[in-house]
Amino acid sequence: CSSSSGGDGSADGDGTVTVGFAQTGSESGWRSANTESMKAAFSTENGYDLVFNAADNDPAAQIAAVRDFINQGVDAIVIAPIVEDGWDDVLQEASDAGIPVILEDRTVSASDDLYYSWVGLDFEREGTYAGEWAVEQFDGTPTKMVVLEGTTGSAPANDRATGFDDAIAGSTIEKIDSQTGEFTRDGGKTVMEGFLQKYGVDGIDLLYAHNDDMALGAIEAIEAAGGVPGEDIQIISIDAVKDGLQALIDGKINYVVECNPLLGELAADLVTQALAGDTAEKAIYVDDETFTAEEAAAVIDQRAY
Ligand code: GYE
Repeated sequence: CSSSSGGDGSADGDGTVTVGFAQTGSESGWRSANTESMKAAFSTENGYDLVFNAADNDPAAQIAAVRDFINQGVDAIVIAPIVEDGWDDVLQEASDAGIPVILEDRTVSASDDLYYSWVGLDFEREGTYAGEWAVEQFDGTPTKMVVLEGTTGSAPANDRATGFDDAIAGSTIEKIDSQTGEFTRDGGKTVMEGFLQKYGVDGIDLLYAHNDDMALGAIEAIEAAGGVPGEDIQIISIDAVKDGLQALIDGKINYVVECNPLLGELAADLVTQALAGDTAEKAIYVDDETFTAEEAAAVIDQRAY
């Protein structure tokens, strides 16, 4: 119980720091790795009492969870925001209560005065890397592309679209369809089934999936339709979780851009700095790599996720 601190920005009397973490849900392999990383960093051994909430990708439920953390008087709040918009009020409430908020993974549209700091990835650059590869492979040949988008309104779905679209602008790659697959394997499979019914395997040359899980679902749909993923339809995806890299090595995915989910330690450092009253950068970017099949084969055994 946090009776001695109640959001005054200091640790409890026994030295334990109570942190409320509002996770998006459990939509993907990336998310499982991120949750594990956060739980490891905010462990009891490290002096934390972690109050974990996963909102099943329901933005209203996630905001309600943050409000609960404020009412409980936790020492600090960490959020992986499902969508960018809608955060102003609850962030203001946390600020009024004197509880620092650290954002990890996704960004928000609210003013950065309303939170302490954000740590995560450059989603737009990930989209650019993916688009540059597509241009290299396909520009000059008329190419029909479909897109599996992430959760509508989420920073990675917005920014991965922007980065990619800018990179392919003026090329011979034509986006013939684009729909959300909610960052899930099932969602990717279902939406891809719809694309295949509409255009046929022969009517699609390229798939850009905003994450590996949707690409893996789409692979099942392409195979069920009698197509050869990676050949009849080339596939680019983002995350570089083990299953995605394995599909790349197997030739079913053609290119993967990394998105590093291991943000727990960095988020915990920010909590420590916030509670000590230090100032931190408002945005801390973690670097990402890109993978071809050969590059994936060289690292897959050492990957932690
Ligand atoms: O790419 C996807 C996950 O926000 C970067 O969310 C994260 C994305 C990640 O569900 O797999």
